[in-house]
Amino acid sequence: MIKHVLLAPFFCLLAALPAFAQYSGSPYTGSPVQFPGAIYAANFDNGGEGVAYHDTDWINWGGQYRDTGVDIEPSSEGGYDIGWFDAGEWLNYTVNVASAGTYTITVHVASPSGASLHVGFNGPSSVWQQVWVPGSGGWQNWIDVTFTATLGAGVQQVTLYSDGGGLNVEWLAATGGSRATGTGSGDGTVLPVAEWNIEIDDNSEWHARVAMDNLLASGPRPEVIVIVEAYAGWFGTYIDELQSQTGQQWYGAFATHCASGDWNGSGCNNSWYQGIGIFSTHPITDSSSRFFPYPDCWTSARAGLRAQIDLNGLPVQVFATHLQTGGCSNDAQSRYTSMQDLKSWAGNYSAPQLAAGDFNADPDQIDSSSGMSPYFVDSWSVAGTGSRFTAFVPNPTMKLDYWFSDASGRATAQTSVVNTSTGWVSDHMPLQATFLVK
Ligand SMILES: [Ca+2]
Ligand SMILES: [Ca+2]
Repeated sequence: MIKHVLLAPFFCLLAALPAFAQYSGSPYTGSPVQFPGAIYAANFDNGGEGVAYHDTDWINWGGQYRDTGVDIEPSSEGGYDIGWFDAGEWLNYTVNVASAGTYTITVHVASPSGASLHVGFNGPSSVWQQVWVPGSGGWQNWIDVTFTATLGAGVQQVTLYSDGGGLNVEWLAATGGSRATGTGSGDGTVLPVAEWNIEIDDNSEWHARVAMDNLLASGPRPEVIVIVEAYAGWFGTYIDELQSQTGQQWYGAFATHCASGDWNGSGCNNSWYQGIGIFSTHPITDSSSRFFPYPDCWTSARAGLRAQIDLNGLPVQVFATHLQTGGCSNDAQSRYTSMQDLKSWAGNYSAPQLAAGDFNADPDQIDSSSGMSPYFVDSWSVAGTGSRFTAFVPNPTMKLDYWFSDASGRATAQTSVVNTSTGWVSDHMPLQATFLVK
């Protein structure tokens, strides 16, 4: 049943809205969120009550994430959502719309018995849209509601305004607009990449080197490589083999998972031998890692790794991970929660962004809003050809490995191909892709 909530008189809405002409709030992460893209509701602007948000009291009733009057609680999907979003409360977000155009706006919400909110874009867009939310059956039963909006280009504020309470909000995304088409020279840089689960079973130096040789052997030769089921102890060997085979300098970053039983609630008690690596012929100018502490048969926390590469002066964020599997716990939920953490983490960095790894699930889970959508777009869905299955050798029947680009359109997949020529080096096959990056 849809519950329609009475609106406050319009003059009250006007009185409640922030004065954008003198807007003194600032983006939570320090820079505007790039649209098309996604904003997390808990990442409302800095600037305080009456500027960046309005909340009816100064207590954060969820007690999470930020120390303001806005009520933030943990989401069942991982990350956080806005709860206690009472009538007349609002939140502002500073975004930068890449180009004027028609966008699909998606709001990710939960409402036990239905509600409505207004979504606004000020400045060059002048959008003030009422959105009806059907009952989803619970405060943590998440659904998407969408509408179409014509947005002007440039920096502006998005406002979420609660008409009558009765809903929680987790994120808002803008998709569509003018995506890159990938035509013409000078219209960006083509970046060849490869991802491979090289299989941890063989710990020999020979295996480490032949895996790198296989990645380099096919064309176009990758300039960014992500490997999973890799040995921390062979990190220098991977780079040595890449450099000796290409005559080029390679840069690398590595992060290890946390072995089963070693997660202490806030960190990993021991460094493990198995992890993920990012290697690049373009300088890695910054890197970081984090854990997704949701257990499976082999690990108590999976690693996420980020490397910022300098692509001829353009910073490109590359994310890598290897998600849970094995059937010892609810692996699908562990993966979903990990992907929410990954998307939330990526939201702190500028576009263009790429993400790769063995996600241990088929596209019906990965290419959903509980998975990597709408923030990331699977290269396969854009440009895939040939067999898409990456596991298991010799007769793969599953697509477990992925290359994604973020939804901003700053990186667009040109090709996405499974390399079937690697024989018995691993039980997986490499996934190669090219992106047009600008
Ligand atoms: Ca409050
Ligand atoms: Ca509130």
